[in-house]
Parts: sequence; C-alpha cells; structure tokens
Amino acid sequence: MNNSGGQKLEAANAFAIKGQVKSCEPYGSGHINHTYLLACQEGGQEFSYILQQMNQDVFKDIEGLMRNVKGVTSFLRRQIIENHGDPDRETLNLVPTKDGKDYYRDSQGYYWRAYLFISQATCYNLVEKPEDFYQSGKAFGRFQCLLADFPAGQLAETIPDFHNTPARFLTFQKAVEHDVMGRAALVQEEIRFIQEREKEMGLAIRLQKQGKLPLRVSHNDTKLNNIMIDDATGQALCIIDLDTIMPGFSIFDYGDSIRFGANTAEEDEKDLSKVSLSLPLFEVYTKGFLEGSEGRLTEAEIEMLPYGAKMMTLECGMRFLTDYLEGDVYFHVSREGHNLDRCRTQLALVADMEKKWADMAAIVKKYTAAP
Ligand code: ADP
Ligand code: GN1
Ligand code: MG
Repeated sequence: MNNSGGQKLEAANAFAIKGQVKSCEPYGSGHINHTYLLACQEGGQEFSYILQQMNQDVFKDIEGLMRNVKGVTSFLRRQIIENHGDPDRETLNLVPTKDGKDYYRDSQGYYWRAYLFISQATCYNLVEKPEDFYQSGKAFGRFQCLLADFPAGQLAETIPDFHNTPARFLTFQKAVEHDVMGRAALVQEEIRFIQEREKEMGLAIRLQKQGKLPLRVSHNDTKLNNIMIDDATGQALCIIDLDTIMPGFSIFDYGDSIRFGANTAEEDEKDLSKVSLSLPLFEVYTKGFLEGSEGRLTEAEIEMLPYGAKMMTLECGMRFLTDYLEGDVYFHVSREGHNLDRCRTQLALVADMEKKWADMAAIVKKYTAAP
C-alpha cells in the first residue's frame, strides 16, 4: 500500500486541480486510507486538496463506495445550499478527474480520490474543550436527521457486517484459535475479558429483528477525528470519512463517539491508569446528540444509548486484538504492540463503563425527561 512519489504525482495530476503541484505530504491520523495534503500553486495563489489512496484491502467494492460518497455529499450539498450554508466547507466535495470521473485508478491498479481541502478547521484526537465534544454530538445527531430522507436502498454495503458484533466475535475466536503469530499466550487476560461478554453482543441485532430498533442510514465511524471543528467559530463544521455510510444503528453512531471522545486518554495510550470514562464528557455529548437528533430517535433507541457506547468500545477492542493476533494486517500501526495497546485502552474503558453504568443511564434519562 505504500506509494512511491511517482504514483502520488501520477494520481495528483489525474485530477482537475488548479495550478502546479508544489508538495504532496502524508496528512492526518486515520488508520485506514493513505491521506496526503496536496499543495498547488498558480500565479502566486495557493490551492490545497486532500488526496487519498483508498484502502482496497479493506474496501472491496470501491465503485460502490464512491457512489455512496458522491450520492451522500451531493444530497448534503443541496440541503446546505437550501439552508444558506457554505457548501464548500460544510460537506466534503469530491474533485473530479480531468475526464470527469469521481476517482482515478493508477497505472498499478490503486484507487485514488481528491477532496477540496477544508482549511481553518481542526480534527481533534482528544477532546481539548468540552464544547467541541458537545458540538460534535450535535452534528452527528443532526446528521441522522439530515440523512433520514436519503434513499437508504441506494447505498452499497461497503463493509458487510461492519458493526455486526456477534460476527466480529466469530472472527475473533478464529484468530485466537489459529494464532498465526503465536501471540495468543501473551494476551490470555484480554481474550478472557472479551469471551466473558459474548452474551451481550447480540442484543441490538435481536431487538432489530423484533422490530424494536430501527435500521437507519448511519455514519458508522463517528470518532472525534472524523469531524472538523471550525477554528474561528468553534462549531462543528463538516463530518468527514464517509466510507462506511451504510444502513446501521443510531446507538452505534452515538456509541463510537463516546468510545473515542469521552475516554480521558488517547486510543493508544500505554498507561492504562489514564483511561476512564469521563462522565462530564459523556453528559455533554449525550445532550448534543439528543438535541441534534431533534426528537427523531425512538424511546428504545434512547434507552439503548449506554449499551451502544459499551458495545462499540468492546467491539473495537476485540477488532484491535483480532488484528494483533493476525499480525497487524488491518489497522495501520506505527510501533510494535500498537494494536495491543489500543485493545487494552478499549477494554479498560469497558470495565470503567460497567462501574459507571447507573450514572450513564441517569444522564441519558436526564436529557430525555419531559421538560
Ligand atoms: P481514514 O479513513 O484513514 O481515517 P479520513 O478520510 O478520516 O481517512 O482522513 C484522514 C484525515 O485527513 C482526517 O482525520 C483529517 O485530519 C484529514 N482530512 C480528510 N479529509 C479532509 C478535508 N477534506 N479537508 C481537510 N482535512 C481532511
Ligand atoms: C478506523 O478510518 P478511521 O481511522 O477513521 C476504522 C473504525 C475504527 C477506528 C478505530 C473502516 O477508523 O471502524 O473504529 O479505526 N475504520 C474502518 O480508531 O475500519
Ligand atoms: Mg478517519
């Protein structure tokens, strides 16, 4: 998946960018795609773009994925214009190739896309101000509303069973059994922690089958660094990383945000004493999410929000451990044991949520009680 300078430049020049390429450097801290900041210049003016080589090991149907991105961003663009917003900053905007396509396949068969670069806005890896987290809750809640009328049937399932936690558990069990790297003996405690919670994993899917939990168009990867906060206004500006938009559960969109943003430590912190669920952050996000969703969530969905938070954290810990056992083949890693460190923060966070369960439920209730 690594690119020689030549491939990046071949890709950059395939898009209808303005000016001459000045630089194209790795950018951001995503775990999946290869992202570059592409800087161009023409007559003293600078133009910036995000150039991404899409991860085709993870996404098997790039054409379907790009149809989803195009469909959703065009839909959002129309709504932003109707609301007198700034459509170049409040949604991602694909830059077409010189021959009018949404993506480019390079001479080695790799797939690329380009977006307008959104400047003067930041993606945070840790909540610096509670207000930012509140803003992100509001934006993801609103995102549910904005997409409520999107024709979900048009969406490709870019990663089948993405948040099917019981299916993820089966994959995890196989990784433990095959133990291809000989690492399972080192992580017995973590394996047991996950196995002890197997029974809880199927609840959302069971409730959906019983008609008690609606399937919605959801983002499915709502961590804090997938939302851009406007540097000038401090408001959530744009939701990014639309690769996993598919039918899913609102409680998992909510839960993935809590997993990442209400953790008092970063996702890959080695010192587990720093990991805990911040109840004040849990509270501001809950308030924002419920306000943003403007009464569209059902009672069952609201009641299940703490479960969504716990399940996304447990599932993510299980995915990191699966990848550690399989030899770090899915998530980008930048040090030895990186996936294991990530797994441990997630499991420590699950344990802390279990201790704070009653408080979590009380907070959700507080923001849903009739005024
Ligand atoms: P991944 O799937 O690997 O997480 P993302 O699409 O989230 O990839 O992009 C990685 C990072 O690149 C983001 O966290 C953000 O910092 C930056 N980024 C992505 N798109 C844009 C954009 N249009 N403008 C500015 N920064 C962006
Ligand atoms: C990946 O793409 P990125 O870095 O925003 C992953 C998420 C995980 C997350 C953990 C497509 O998100 O599901 O929750 O890492 N995305 C995919 O940080 O697998
Ligand atoms: Mg991302």
